[in-house]
Amino acid sequence: MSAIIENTRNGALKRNLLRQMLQANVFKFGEFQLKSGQISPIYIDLRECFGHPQLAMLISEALSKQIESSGTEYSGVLGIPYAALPYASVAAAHFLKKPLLIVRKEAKSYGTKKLIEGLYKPNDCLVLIEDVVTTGGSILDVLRTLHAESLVATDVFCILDREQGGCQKLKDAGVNMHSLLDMNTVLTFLYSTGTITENQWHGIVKALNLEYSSPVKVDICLELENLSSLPYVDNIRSLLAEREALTDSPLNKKLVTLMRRKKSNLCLAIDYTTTDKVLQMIELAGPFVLAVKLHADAIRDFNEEFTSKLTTMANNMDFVIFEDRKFADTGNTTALQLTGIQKIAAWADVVTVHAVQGNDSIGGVFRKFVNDPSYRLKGILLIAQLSTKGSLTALNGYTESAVSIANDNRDVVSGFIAQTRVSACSDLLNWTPGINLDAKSDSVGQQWRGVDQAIDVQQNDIVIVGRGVTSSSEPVQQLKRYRQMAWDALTKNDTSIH
Ligand code: BMP
Repeated sequence: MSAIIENTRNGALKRNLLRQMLQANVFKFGEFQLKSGQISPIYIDLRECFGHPQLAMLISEALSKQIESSGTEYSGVLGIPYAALPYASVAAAHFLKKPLLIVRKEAKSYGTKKLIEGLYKPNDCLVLIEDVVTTGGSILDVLRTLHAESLVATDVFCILDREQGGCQKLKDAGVNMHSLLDMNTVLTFLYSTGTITENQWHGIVKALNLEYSSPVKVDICLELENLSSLPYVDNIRSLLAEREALTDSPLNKKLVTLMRRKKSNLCLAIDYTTTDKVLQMIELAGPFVLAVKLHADAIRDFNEEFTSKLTTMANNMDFVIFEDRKFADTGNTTALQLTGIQKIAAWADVVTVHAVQGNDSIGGVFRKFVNDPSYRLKGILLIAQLSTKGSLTALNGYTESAVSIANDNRDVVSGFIAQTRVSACSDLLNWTPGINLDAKSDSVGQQWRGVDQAIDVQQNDIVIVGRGVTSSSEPVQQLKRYRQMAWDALTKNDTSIH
């Protein structure tokens, strides 16, 4: 399988990079003399990326993700002059939040006369960022300068490996090279999108002395992919038994214990508008579900008798009550809403909360309720990604900020509403809506996908199913179907279950 079609967030990131590069006129065709003297029918002009801020950001983000997932330990980021400096600056300051260092080609003849600018001390380890690696010569020059200052660099991250010996030369010098793209990926993309013909492909491979035998065509459309709907490959679920032991949250302990006992990771979203209908559906669903999710403000005859019956059923049938209120106001107002006309904190085990209001409004208020035994509320789910088309949760940094709020409030936050596994903390549970086995979308923005995609590929824990069950003429059959599929997908590789 070609590296550009892997079904992961990385694969999509690469495809998006190549799509945007193509539009930015990065790939030029003709006769070009390279630095080595070679004549090439293709010139890959990555400097064109500077003119396209969205592309420059995407490159910096991709390099940063690669640095993070490599596990390299480092105290600063150094860009190889000059072409890599913009990416190194954005990666260091915006994505990685690490000091940026710059190495001069010639020392200044005045002032400090330093060759390396930035914050560092002897024996610090740096990661290097480069745009294109051909022979690796510029990186080896920089390494000599770093060594003279007793600085260490073990890993270099580049946008493109031209596969012309650079990787091996760097390896010989003790440096691991990581690249976002290689020539094989670039040529496969260009051939698959019809940008170059088979003859051109052969011409380029011959001129650049590449050792590929024949072109491969893969299915690539030119539309950008929504990265937020694809999994972060580095966040992988851990075993249920481990998580049951690991979590400090009483709510999550209860949820994982319930999951294992009922063999269910299914949450039913009951969006009916009368209490009778809701209670009838719960009567049917109780044995099959881990949780029942409500929108109390959509129930026209909502009253205290209803919540009293609801809590009795939850206690008898062993499920968790989830009120999907999506709180999003000041801490003071949220507290009033939790105890207002619907008295949500008294009957719901868990509620949803938007991350948009920020850390203080979330932690302070919910901690007070969760720690007060007179309320039933035991935890919150932060909304990290919505399932709706065009949701603003896909904006750069939004999901990461929600994860960071969760990390700061681990005693209160039990997990996330998300499309993909968003956090590396395995005890935080990922609940995912937007599931339907028989339809892809409704007419008002909802986007549905299947259970295997959500649990297996995107590494979520709990599926939230609504109309797939509640609009069916045979809800019990559907409950059994979704429960079985979701449980099989969750436990497929879980040796603590089998
Ligand atoms: P359905 O499968 O019928 O679309 O129901 C999904 C449920 O999950 C609804 O109650 C909706 O409010 C909720 N939901 C969602 O669909 N997407 C989100 O991102 C967050 C949600 O809470």
